[in-house]
Amino acid sequence: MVKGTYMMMTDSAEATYHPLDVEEAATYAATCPPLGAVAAAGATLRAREVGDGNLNLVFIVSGDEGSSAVIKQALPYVRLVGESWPLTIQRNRFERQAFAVYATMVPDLVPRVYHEDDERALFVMEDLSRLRLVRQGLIARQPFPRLAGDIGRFCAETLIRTSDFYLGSAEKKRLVAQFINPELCKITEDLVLTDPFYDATSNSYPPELQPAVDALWDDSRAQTNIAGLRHAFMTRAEALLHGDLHTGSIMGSPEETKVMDAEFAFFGPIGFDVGMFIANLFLSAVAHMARNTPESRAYAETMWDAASETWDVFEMQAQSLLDAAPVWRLPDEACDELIQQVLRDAVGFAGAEVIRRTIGLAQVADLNTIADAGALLRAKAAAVALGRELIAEHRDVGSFVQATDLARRVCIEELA
Ligand code: SR1
Ligand code: MG
Repeated sequence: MVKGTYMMMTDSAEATYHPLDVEEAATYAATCPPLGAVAAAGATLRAREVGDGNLNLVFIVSGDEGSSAVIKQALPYVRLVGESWPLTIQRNRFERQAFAVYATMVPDLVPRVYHEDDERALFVMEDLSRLRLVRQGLIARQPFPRLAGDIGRFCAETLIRTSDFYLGSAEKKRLVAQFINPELCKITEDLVLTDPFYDATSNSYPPELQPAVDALWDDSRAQTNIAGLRHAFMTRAEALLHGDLHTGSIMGSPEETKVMDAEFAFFGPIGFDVGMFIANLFLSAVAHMARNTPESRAYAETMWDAASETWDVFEMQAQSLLDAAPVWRLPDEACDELIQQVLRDAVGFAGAEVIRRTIGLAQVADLNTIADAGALLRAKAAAVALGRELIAEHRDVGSFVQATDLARRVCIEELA
């Protein structure tokens, strides 16, 4: 744990920042909503650090009578890697700014934020311990009947309502400026859209996977297309993206879905968030197919179905929002073209995310918890082949059914 004060020459707001320990987290929670009143009434607050993500400190602070809240604080480095990789603590501000926007559009799908403190790079939010990290639930084959519909709706509402079709020209540009997030974007530009496509030091995979990786690196169509996707990510400020919408950024239960971890938020291409989420459903499907038990094969089918449902709900909701757009209503044909563009982008970005979560930095437990070494290797080879096909074919995809058919076919062939 880094202790001490971080003096940032360029930003006096960061001058008193230091990472909290558990005692400080409990003391801090007593000074602000929602636990300040509980502490004032005499309760003792206790904190524990539960962050198991790649970047931040996360404290659950509890008072008496079951009252609790979460403090999320940015560390000045990438937790996954350590202090050798410094990272702006300003990311905490992007996250709570995004939650503020989301609260006006999909309040049921995001945690409540009670208090924010830019100086300490933290905010206090609703404790979501009643829910499970969706990635862990998917690995355990838990049913999430609401997940696909909720995320399809989340994407449509947040993306279309922050686009030029819903925001006036000046308002849109004001919001774009508020979300200029270069350091976090650079992580995605590098880790998702560049490094896995050449022999970068950030990649890691078993030597037996080299033929599948070579096939990716030698695939000229995939290489051309990933450059186009990277360019789109860097230049097309279409809508406010969550920017990291994988299943480790979502908590859920059969009754509820909550999207967290919005610190990568910035204005980018609409298809990116949809693609990230679908990629992680595809990865779950591949992992369960490779486990190859009757239960896991059946669960894999529910993952392909969930991907289709996500797209269908997104498309239907996006279409109806666009039809009612208050600022700029597109002619029908232009609207169809826009949705087709989003579909193609989503499929391409999904391919990049599948590849990155298999051979790049920050891989996924869906694959890495496969206990049987042979099944693990087959799963990873199938994932690399799947990602490669999605990237290579994404510009020719005409429907989401076509994309999932392609994805399932590749996996069935690879895992046969
Ligand atoms: C260096 S940060 C690695 C990853 O963690 C986050 O969850 C994002 O996915 C990022 O790419
Ligand atoms: Mg995260």
